[in-house]
Amino acid sequence: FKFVKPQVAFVNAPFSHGQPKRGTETGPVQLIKHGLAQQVETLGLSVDAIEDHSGFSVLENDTDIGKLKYPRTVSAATEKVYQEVKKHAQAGKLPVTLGGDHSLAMGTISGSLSAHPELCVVWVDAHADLNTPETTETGNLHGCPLSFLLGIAGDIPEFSWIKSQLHPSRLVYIGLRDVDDGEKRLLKEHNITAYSMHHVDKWGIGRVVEMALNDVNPDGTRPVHLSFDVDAMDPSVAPSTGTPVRGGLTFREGHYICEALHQTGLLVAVDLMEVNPTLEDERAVKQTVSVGCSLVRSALGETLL
Ligand code: B3U
Ligand code: MN
Ligand code: MN
Repeated sequence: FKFVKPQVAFVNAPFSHGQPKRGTETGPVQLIKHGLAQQVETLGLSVDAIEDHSGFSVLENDTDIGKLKYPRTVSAATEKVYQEVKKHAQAGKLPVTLGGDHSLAMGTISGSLSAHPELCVVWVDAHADLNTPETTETGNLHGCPLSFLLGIAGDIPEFSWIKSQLHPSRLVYIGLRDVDDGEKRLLKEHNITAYSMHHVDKWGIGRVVEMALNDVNPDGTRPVHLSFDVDAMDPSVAPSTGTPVRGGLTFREGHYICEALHQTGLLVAVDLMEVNPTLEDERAVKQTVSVGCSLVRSALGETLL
């Protein structure tokens, strides 16, 4: 399995109701305004027309289900992204989903799994996003997508469209530094491999990426989905995001991950999530949007000689 010069299909996902801070829904349009589509074409990749996305609206009477906030709204938005990513992936294209908050990964990874059942996932984030409807302390669904994808969220009929299940051995994290106690239990219980910032400090990003890929893809045969939460980066590098956590990835460490995944030749999908262009000052916004664009370009092969 190898992807050579794939056609890139951007999936714009202007959605923010998986978390409480509005503004994340303006992420995609700002990334595109910054020139991301043209930049990707400059890399010699053909870019699918960026379809205008509606249908990310807030549903009326969307009352909490247990602790979960905006459950039907999140389900509808993520299912829509699922359909988009599935369509592109099945057509052999490489979907690049621009968020939007990270609850959308329920859709992106489900879509990738529909075309690539052997998929493995590299999740780059300050947070584990592994809470179940039981363990979540905030009720924000952007802290829960992986429990749904792994099939450990329990039976919530509103999310019954999530059919494909990701095996816990096919998931690896890089960049963690803010993990809830309930999530720590789940990581242990399901034997999920996680490289926190402690491991990045200890071994360096080169070895960490090598080990991470060896954990989820030892034979190098599985397609890889990269789900990149911009809050994995240090807040000094990417300040405009809803839940910044100090002590994150440097500019180079973040880009190294993207470059190394590109080099595998196995990347089939990329998510760039949690850019919030309404937070912090103008300079910070510009910096964050610009870093978001360059992370995507690195995943698509820029900066490699
Ligand atoms: N783990 C917390 C906080 C959080 C998760 N993802 C982000 N923040 N960005 C939660 O809400 O589940
Ligand atoms: Mn996240
Ligand atoms: Mn995060």
